Amino acid sequence: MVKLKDGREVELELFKFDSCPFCVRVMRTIKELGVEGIRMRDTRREPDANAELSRRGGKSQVPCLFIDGEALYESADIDRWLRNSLAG
Ligand SMILES: N[C@@H](CCC(=O)N[C@@H](CS)C(=O)NCC(=O)O)C(=O)O
Repeated sequence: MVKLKDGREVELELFKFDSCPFCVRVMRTIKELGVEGIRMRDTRREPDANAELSRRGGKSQVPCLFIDGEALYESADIDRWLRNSLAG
């Protein structure tokens, strides 16, 4: 679980792979903000992660951040959500 700045606790799960530049951007933001507790899922290394992402999120595109089970695609939107929800 990750605590947000409004005090809520949410489950965060990030589907990504390391050579994806859009994922690198999101990973950098996570590091910059010092967020811990995000479950990382690697769609290139974990045999079932790609299929799971498609099934749960509707498409296999990474990065995808699940916020309490709800999919958020697009690195710019994920970046914005992280900064708005966790920083401060
Ligand atoms: N506009 C997207 C682009 C993401 C993207 O193109 N990801 C590639 C990997 S670098 C991908 O997942 N391609 C496979 C797919 O779309 O199923 C973003 O900024 O997140």
